[in-house]
Amino acid sequence: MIRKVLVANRGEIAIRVMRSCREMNIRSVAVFSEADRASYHVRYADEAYCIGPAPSVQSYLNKEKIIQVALETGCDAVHPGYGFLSENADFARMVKEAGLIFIGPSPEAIEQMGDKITARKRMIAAGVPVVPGTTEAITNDEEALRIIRQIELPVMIKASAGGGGKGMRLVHHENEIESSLRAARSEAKAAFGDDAVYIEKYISSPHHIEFQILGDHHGNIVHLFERECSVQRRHQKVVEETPSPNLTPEVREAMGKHAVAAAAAVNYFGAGTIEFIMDDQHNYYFLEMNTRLQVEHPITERVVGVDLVKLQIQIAEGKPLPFRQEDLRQNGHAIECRIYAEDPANNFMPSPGKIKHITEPLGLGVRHDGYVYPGYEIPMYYDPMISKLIVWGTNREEAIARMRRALYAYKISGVSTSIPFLEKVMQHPVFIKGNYNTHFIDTYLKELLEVSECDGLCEDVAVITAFIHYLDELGRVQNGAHDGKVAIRESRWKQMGKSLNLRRN
Ligand code: MV4
Repeated sequence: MIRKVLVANRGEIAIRVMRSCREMNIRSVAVFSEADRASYHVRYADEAYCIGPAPSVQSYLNKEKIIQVALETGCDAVHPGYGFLSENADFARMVKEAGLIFIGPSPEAIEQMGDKITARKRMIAAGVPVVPGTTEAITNDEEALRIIRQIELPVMIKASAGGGGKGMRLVHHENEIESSLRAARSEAKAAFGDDAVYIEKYISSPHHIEFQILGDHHGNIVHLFERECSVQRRHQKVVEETPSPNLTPEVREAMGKHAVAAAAAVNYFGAGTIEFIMDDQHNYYFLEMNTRLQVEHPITERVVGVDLVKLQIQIAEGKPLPFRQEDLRQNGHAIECRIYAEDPANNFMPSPGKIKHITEPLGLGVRHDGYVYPGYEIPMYYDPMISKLIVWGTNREEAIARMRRALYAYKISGVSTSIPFLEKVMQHPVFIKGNYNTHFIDTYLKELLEVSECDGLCEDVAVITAFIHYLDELGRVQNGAHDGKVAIRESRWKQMGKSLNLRRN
């Protein structure tokens, strides 16, 4: 039984993990950097300990320090969240060797899936479709040329130690092969300390579709269906939804079986994600496995009806999965928008700073996973994601309408945010149609950035009229004129503020 968990992370995911701990009557211990003393995850935890200066390498990546705190506070287990140490096999091993439970997969599974060439070999052996390409590291240029002629240009050169879009190179012409290979190898060496690279055929304009899987310590593995993550920019996901509007029931079933086979190939336990790319003809290929809980996990939770963190903890305790594949269904439709402190109009430049005001969206079918509050200063040292807005509807149309309503109600001042950009995405005909692919943002960037004449101005005028209305009311109350008669008719200033604000949608 796990009774106390150290959460080796910060921000919204640390709070997300601690919320499940609280429901399970498990104590939570936060760790924080000097820049995070006032962070909400510190306040939410039962206990909190400073582990070092602001830079991640000196705090959230300090394995020894984190394990020391876990031991000194009497924790049974460590939850790594996402990012930071979540896919670090050495950390998982050190946690285990300290006599603690790592709430995640085995170090061996992390290692095998972390090395993309090894992962490709395992997938081929397990009968999971992979992108046509090499199964060994490319060591000489003649061999590379022979393989590329076989699979045909364009191709991608990828770092075996890379992933998530890091260390990738697209090659269109034979005369670029030699220089691209050399550059890819030296980049990979510098970034990952490993210069192994491999070659894959380039799949143009694919959909990014990933399957959530769960495995227990008794050999059971299930999938919890897919997430469509094609709305990305520079390998940063922006919007995710489930079910994917681009799958048929038959393709979904086949992909789900391959996702389970992929996890089984490395004896996987815990929560994980199998990433596929899919072309417009529904040909799909394994790309990589993420051996952690992902940012976008809440849409799966909502549609499948599970608590993934609770399940991670129960799996770590050695309990069998509480359901079989045939018990799981997709119910309705969920969408997540990631809210970043950034300025889309200024090349999505991060916009750290102090939150002056925040009004979080509420109401039917809305979930808001965040960590900021008025007066909180977003540090410049970490990812600028402020929160995740997740909505559910009985179908896709209702979910989109609900997301638009929630984005409309979401107000943050003090920092620039991606909220207006997300509103544009939710109104875009190609997004609404549903057949968008990974090039959606790049293709329509100009119109997604367009600010209609009214947008900013309406907002300002709405605020000013609301304030005049407030002063009006104040005057009425002070003059003793608030007798019910005047309250029936809305102030014209208030009406004007409302209509100006509504016209934006
Ligand atoms: C690809 C690909 C097309 N062909 N590999 C990007 C992140 C990492 N998981 C692998 N990625 C891709 N690998 C082959 N052989 C397309 C992607 C890709 C992508 C590429 C450009 C712009 C956005 C993208 C989003 C998802 C996947």
